[in-house]
Amino acid sequence: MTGPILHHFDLSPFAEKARLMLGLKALSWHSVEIPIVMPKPDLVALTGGYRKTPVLQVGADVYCDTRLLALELERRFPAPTLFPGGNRGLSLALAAWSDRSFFDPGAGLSMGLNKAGLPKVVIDDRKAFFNFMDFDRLESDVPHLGTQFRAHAELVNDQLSDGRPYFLGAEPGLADIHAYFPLWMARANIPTADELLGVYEHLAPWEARIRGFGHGERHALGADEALSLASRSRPEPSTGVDARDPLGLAAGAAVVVTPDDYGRVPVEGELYALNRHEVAVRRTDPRAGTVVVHFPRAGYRVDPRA
Ligand SMILES: N[C@@H](CCC(=O)N[C@@H](CS)C(=O)NCC(=O)O)C(=O)O
Repeated sequence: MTGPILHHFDLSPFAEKARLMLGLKALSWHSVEIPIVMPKPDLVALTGGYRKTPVLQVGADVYCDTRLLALELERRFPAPTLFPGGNRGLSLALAAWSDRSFFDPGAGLSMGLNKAGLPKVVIDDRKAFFNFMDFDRLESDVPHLGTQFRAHAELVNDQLSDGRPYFLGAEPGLADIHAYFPLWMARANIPTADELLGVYEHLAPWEARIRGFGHGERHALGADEALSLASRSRPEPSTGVDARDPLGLAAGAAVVVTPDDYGRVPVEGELYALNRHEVAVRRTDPRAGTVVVHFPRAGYRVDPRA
């Protein structure tokens, strides 16, 4: 088995981004269900600590963060493209808007309105994880968060208001997935979503088109099988370590890679590849064997191990 394996859970909005990328490209893939909260021993055996959802595995290569997943899926499966009309830079840039400005107030609303019904383990886990949320104010902030979420939904509606079928025009792509995933989360989790979004006439028909991407062909896989596959596979050759990189790190150096926003769990390894869009470290785990864990450069710190 050499195809993509997605480690995820169904309710995860960021995983929905990845599933829609797989759907748009009509790929066949394997699905490993991971726990919604820590601990996640099988996932961490692969990643070396990274705990966010989703993670993509191909053999002994492990890709963290949907920003890198998009590039990696495009590299391995170029057609149909995620970047129609030459809009690669713009489509990738939209992640910063979608993942934070648009998604965060939606996530706050969802927590604020559902807090009473959520199990304590989930609240405690997300309290420690989402450092950008003030959990004590979430309920009283619901009206404000509604205005913030709506302000971004309005941008999507504006963009679609000339009757175009997709966010950037005639063809679907990653830009649609970015613009859609906070709405997918809202419709599923925010009881007032339909009321909040009802004024935007262009959203619902476009959302139906994005749902039409589907998720590709999904086959269930056990975490043990995914780990055993990693241990029996060899990582792809290194793409090299850029000697002109501002960090001045050499191939093989002991480094620590850490997300710079939330869920800041460091991953230690030997520097395997470093360029302007990606950092990769090699590490060995008793169950996963020798794997290479890849991260995007944007949003990640790379430090020499102290
Ligand atoms: N920058 C990451 C963010 C991923 C993220 O925050 N995922 C959420 C789930 S939607 C998460 O990890 N939540 C905590 C968890 O699943 O343990 C990406 O683009 O993949």
